[in-house]
Amino acid sequence: MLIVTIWIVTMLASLVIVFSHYIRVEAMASSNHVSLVQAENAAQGAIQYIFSKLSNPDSSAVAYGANPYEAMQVGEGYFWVLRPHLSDDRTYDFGLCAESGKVNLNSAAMETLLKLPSMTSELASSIMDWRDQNEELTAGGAESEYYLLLSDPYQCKNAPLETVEEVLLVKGATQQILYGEDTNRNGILDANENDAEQSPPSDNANGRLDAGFLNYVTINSYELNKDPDGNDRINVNDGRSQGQLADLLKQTVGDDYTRYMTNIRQRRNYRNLLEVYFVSQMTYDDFNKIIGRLTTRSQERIAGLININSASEDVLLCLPELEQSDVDAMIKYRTAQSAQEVSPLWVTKVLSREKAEAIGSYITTWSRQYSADIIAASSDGRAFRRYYVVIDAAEGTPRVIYRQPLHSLGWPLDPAIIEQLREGKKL
Ligand SMILES: [Ca+2]
Ligand SMILES: [Ca+2]
Ligand SMILES: [Ca+2]
Ligand SMILES: [Ca+2]
Repeated sequence: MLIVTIWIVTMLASLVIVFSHYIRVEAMASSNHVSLVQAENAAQGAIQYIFSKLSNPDSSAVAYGANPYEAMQVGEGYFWVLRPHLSDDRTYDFGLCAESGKVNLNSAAMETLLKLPSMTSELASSIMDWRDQNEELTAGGAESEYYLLLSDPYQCKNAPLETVEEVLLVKGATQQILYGEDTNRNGILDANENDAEQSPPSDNANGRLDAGFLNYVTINSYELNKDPDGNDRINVNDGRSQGQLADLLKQTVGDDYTRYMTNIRQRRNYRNLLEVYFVSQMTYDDFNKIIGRLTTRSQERIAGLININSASEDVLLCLPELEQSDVDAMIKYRTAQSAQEVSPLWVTKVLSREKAEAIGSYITTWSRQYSADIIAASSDGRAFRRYYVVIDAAEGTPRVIYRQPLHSLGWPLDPAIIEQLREGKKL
């Protein structure tokens, strides 16, 4: 009897233990689930926050760190919008990235691609072949003939890239060239990125983050060929637009307009508006009033223009014919301005006429697409999410055109933040 009782008690006790363990696991799982939902919601909140910033008429400020994007509280979570600090591998930077501050892999000329940091001539030629519609081999490039002989064969795309990372399919591309040592994409030299072979990735342990070209390129930059009010621009090269052009000039400069019209009519087939400016002999201020309403192209969309107000030094150096001293002068000038210049005409103040005309077809002061590297954490620090999103605000309401989960790369910010949240503290 006693033995039976002991046996039953033991059975019951072990059942209780198993059951309570099960309860605990369930409770942990559900609270982890709650944390994960909080993090997901905070990430969604971040996107809504960015939408509202971009919908603001004065949104030109968003790309330049005028708004907080660091440890923003939303509901039961926090979000950050991380932006690589291109010249400092010890400092986190926060904010949106203007896609027009980067080189567009789908539209850039070969000579521009070649100037990208860590680019090779093999990869640049192969990108040209990858995106062009034909199967004609560029010297040093690759078409289907090459890709079909790989052990895992595929066709050459012969169409524009749809993501930047698609470039990894192109001959000559490696993870090393694209990401460099910054494999967790946070712009910071992390311990494992500076310990050679001790832990992945392999790096040169030189105390510097040797980055790839990821942060300098995009496939998303374009603008509509419209004036700031959303109307079609007047095409200076189009004979049918001469009446409109004359009207605009007359409104702007009065009776002097006939002289300027005569000057402009000396030529046709202007490559860009800076050429028009020099030939017209209008004053800087007068031309700056109308440049946003003019174009030299008939396309509705113009891809890949580089925003000279926000592009980094390395990207400016990719523009045709520019040398270090030219880029230094441009950066010095734009840094000294109290407000963003409204048109690219300002380069005529710092570059020779020849160089201004050489880059005139590739530059803008507009940004309509932004990327955001969103990190969101639950308020208890038990879950986080990371999404790289690209937002297009060129046409009507801003919308997400690309969304890539990056949580698998690990927590990219200071680990102290997570610890602080887990200890129940607020940020
Ligand atoms: Ca091709
Ligand atoms: Ca890193
Ligand atoms: Ca390493
Ligand atoms: Ca290094």
